[in-house]
Order: sequence, then structure tokens, then C-alpha cells
Amino acid sequence: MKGLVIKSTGSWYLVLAPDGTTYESRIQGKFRIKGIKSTNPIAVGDEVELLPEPDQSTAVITHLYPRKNYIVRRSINLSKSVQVIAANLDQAFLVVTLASPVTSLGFIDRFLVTAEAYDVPASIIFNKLDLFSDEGLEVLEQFQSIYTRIGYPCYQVSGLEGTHVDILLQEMANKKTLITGHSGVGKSTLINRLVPNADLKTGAISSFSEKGKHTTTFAEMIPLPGGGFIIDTPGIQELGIVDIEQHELAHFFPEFRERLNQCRYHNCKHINEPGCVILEAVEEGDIEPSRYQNYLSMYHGNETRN
Ligand SMILES: Nc1nc2c(ncn2[C@@H]2O[C@H](COP(=O)(O)OP(=O)(O)OP(=O)(O)O)[C@@H](O)[C@H]2O)c(=O)[nH]1
Ligand SMILES: [Mg+2]
Ligand SMILES: [Zn+2]
Repeated sequence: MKGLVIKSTGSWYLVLAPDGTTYESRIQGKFRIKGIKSTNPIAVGDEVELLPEPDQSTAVITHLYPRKNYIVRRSINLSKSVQVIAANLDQAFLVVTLASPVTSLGFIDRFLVTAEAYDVPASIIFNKLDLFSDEGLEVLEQFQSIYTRIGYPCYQVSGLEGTHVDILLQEMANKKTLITGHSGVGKSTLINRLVPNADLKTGAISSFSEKGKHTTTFAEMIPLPGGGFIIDTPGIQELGIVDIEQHELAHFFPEFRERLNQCRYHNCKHINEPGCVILEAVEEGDIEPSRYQNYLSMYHGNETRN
């Protein structure tokens, strides 16, 4: 029978069967997915063929069905391998905090590029609204306007206090939504608020480093009462941009993409070419300087392949 992987610890998987039963499952045989070198063969969100064992509480996974999409991060040690964070997503929500811990615009932009490349619609959740001073709120508005003007839905919430979280529930209804972001931004706290019986572990951030302590260690899918799933994930430090060729990068910036065919040269790199409409738009304030700077750093960085 077909099952949905709702939790993965790396050595075993919790798989949800169509009748609502969950099975602790192991993989039988070798799973190699063509095209990617991943450290984990199966991820949360995967659809698998499942064979219950005689005791009926455990099962073996015998087949992995093709993925609609997936999000990866680069493994820390093996730079060429990636870890599949989750598969078959309808959307991804990036939880961002401007302090405790700090989320940089570079991190947000790399996440958005990854989501574009893997065809996952992305939204940004600015969290810990309760911590903002009036000045802080102004900065928050500026940050948010960078992303709303290029079409990414943005929300300002406090997961701790429950401010403005109802709209998130509406947006997540009947969808599979990945929640990601740095450790300590409040992903698990927010999900506990949205799904009262989720009962996810949360952890204080370090007062010394202002960073989270990686409280969540495995990705997990939590069913929404009205249908759909939220996927809680361990905090990520950096997203590796994988499998993006340098010349494709501009296509994953929506505000670049809509202008690309107007550059004088069809192979324009948007760096210093005459007649480049991207450079013009940056100069005229139609493209945000931070977005362009992050394009350049991704273009030149070792995050893209030639
Ligand atoms: N003030 C305030 N604190 C929050 C809010 N949301 C979460 N926190 C606090 O931030 C800390 C980290 O919260 P978690 O929910 O564990 O963060 P996480 O993103 O799941 O972290 P990892 O599992 O390590 O990736 C906890 O001390 C929470 O109480 C919020 O909206 N406002
Ligand atoms: Mg967590
Ligand atoms: Zn150009």
C-alpha cells in the first residue's frame, strides 16, 4: 500500500497509511535517486510503497514514488552531497527574525532562490512581533516591502502570543507547508500555537550568542485539524544553493525574470554590460540594491556552478 513519510530520524521512518495507521518503517534495499547525491534516501513528505510486517506495527519501505519537488540543503561535511529536507511540498514558509537571532537579507534571498529553483511557492513570516520597538517596526516594514513588491506574501506574527496567526492557518489549509528558518526563530513555538496538540519541543535561545540551540533535530509532519500538513524542520544555518548554473541564476529572481528579455545581449550577465535593463532598474530604484548585491554574491560565490 501507499504511505506518506511523516517523520524521519535517518535510520527509521514513521509512515502514515491511508487508513490513518502509522508504521515505524525501515528501508529495504538500496534507494538511489537519479540526478541527486543525497545523504538521506527518503525524506519527510515522500510517498512510498509500504509492506507491513507480520507483527503489523512495523513495515518495510519497498519503493519510493517520484517526487513532485523537494528542498535540499548542502550537507556540512560532504560538500557535494545534499540533504533532502522535505519532498512534495505545496509551499514553504521561511520564518525570519530581525533580532534574537538575526536573519540576514542574504539568507532570505538564498532561500527564495532555492524555492524558485525547486518550484516551491515561498512566503516569509516575520516572527516575534511582540519584541519590536517602534523603531524596530519601521525597519521591519522596510524589510517586508522589499519582498511584497516582488510578489512574495509576507506576514508579521508573534507565535508566542498568537498575534495574526489565524491567517496562516487559512493559507495552510489542505496544503503541505514546509516551515524553515534559523534555529531559534520560533518555528516549533509557532506550530504549537497553530496546532494545539502538536506538542513540539521548543528551546530558549542562548543569551550569550543570541542563537538558537537546535532544539528540533528531525523533520516532522504535523496534520492540520482541517486537512493539510505543517512540516517542522531543524533550524538551518546556511542553505547551499545547489544545481543552479550561473547563467540560470537571474531567472530565480522574479523581478529580474520579468525584465530579462529586454537586455541588449541575450547572454547578458547583468554585471557590467551596456544596455542591461537589470542594471538600469537597480539605478532607477526599481530593483532593490540588496537583491542585486545578493545576486552578485551568489553569482560569484561558490554556491553556483559554472
Ligand atoms: N518573544 C518571543 N519569543 C518567541 C516567539 N516565538 C518563539 N519564541 C522563543 O524563541 C525560542 C526558540 O523557539 P523555538 O520554537 O524552539 O525555535 P525553533 O525555530 O523551533 O528552533 P530550532 O528547533 O532550534 O530550529 C524559545 O525560547 C521561544 O519561546 C515569539 O513570537 N516571541
Ligand atoms: Mg524547533
Ligand atoms: Zn542584463
